[in-house]
Amino acid sequence: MILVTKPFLPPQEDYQKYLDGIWDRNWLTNNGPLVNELELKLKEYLHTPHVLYVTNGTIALQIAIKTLGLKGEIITTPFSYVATTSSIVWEGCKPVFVDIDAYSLNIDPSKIEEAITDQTSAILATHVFGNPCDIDAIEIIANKYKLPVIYDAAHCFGTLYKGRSIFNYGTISTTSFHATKLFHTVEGGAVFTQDSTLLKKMAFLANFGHHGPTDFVEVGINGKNSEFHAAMGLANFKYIQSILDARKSQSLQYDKWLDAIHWQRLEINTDADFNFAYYPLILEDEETALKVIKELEANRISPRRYFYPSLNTIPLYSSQSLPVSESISSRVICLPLYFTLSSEEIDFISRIILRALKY
Ligand code: T4K
Repeated sequence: MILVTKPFLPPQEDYQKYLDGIWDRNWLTNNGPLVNELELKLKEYLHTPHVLYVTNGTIALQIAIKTLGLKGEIITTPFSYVATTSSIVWEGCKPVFVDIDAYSLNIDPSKIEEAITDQTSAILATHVFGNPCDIDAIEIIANKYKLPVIYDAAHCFGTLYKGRSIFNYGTISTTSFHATKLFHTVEGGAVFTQDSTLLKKMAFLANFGHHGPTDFVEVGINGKNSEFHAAMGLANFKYIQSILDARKSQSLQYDKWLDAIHWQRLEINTDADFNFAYYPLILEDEETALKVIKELEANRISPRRYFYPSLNTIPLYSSQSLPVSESISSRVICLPLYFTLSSEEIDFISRIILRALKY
């Protein structure tokens, strides 16, 4: 079976080396030395001033929302993983969806202003599939209305915007290090900010609000991550460039095959160095997308409908209608893409797609 993704695993001895240290120290979690080492490595690699390693990308979003004290409405994208929206609702705010741009698949900045009300407290946008939002346009609107911006950069490890890590943008940027991400710590996530005061508050929030063993300065949560998870990140670090390189060449191989068919490619922000986190295939209609999925599945290949359904159509969250996001959601398929996916497998997958579309 070829799945949409397969987590990267480093050679077992690389991980074992870190486990030996854990056994020696008997220190398993609560801001341990491997967590600190991972945070330092992340800061160095990403050239980012402040990072806090947390339990997962969802807690990262919730901590970001809580830290900024957001209330009322949050303007957000309907084309993302459900965690982007559920975090808003979990924190007692109302998601106000703004439709996406049909080519970048990110929130359409030209539609943000008309959604701002006196209840709006922030903009929360996802850099979908690792492709940066129109950050400059969003920043102009955010400054005009004095709104903080949270970027859900869950897909963005390795993406640069104007030559800097994308995690450096926004009031707070969050990411996920889930096993399915190109850089992972099994479960894990992080929050990034340029503002040391915000970082300090996030660190308190992620540690029950503790300020020393007996004092509490915030109503906190347990957002800590463990030494075992940090160890996986440290072991994986060594391979990050090979992982990024492999995804690029795999994507180019798909590109060559799929040149022959009629489909819409993700339009990458021209200021970006893209990380090739996903390979989305946007077909002309849902019927065609379902036909391709059926044919792939018949050949034991499992693509995914990332992201379906459009989040605004989930009754738990909204009853807004957003035609662009709904249309894209109905006809997008993400093809398998992972480190060990072989060239022969890409040929095989591509041939099946061509056959499904009768080329
Ligand atoms: N914001 C955005 C924009 C996100 O995309 C996400 C997560 C978040 C926030 C929240 O971050 P976290 O709280 O998760 O850190 C997967 C991931 O579970 C999820 O992390 C990710 N986005 C989302 C886009 O994809 P599913 O429901 O597709 O996962 P699942 O279990 O179906 O796995 C996908 C494929 O990977 C399957 O074909 C099986 C394969 N797989 C998976 C795992 C876990 C393996 O082969 N081995 C494994 O260990 O959500």
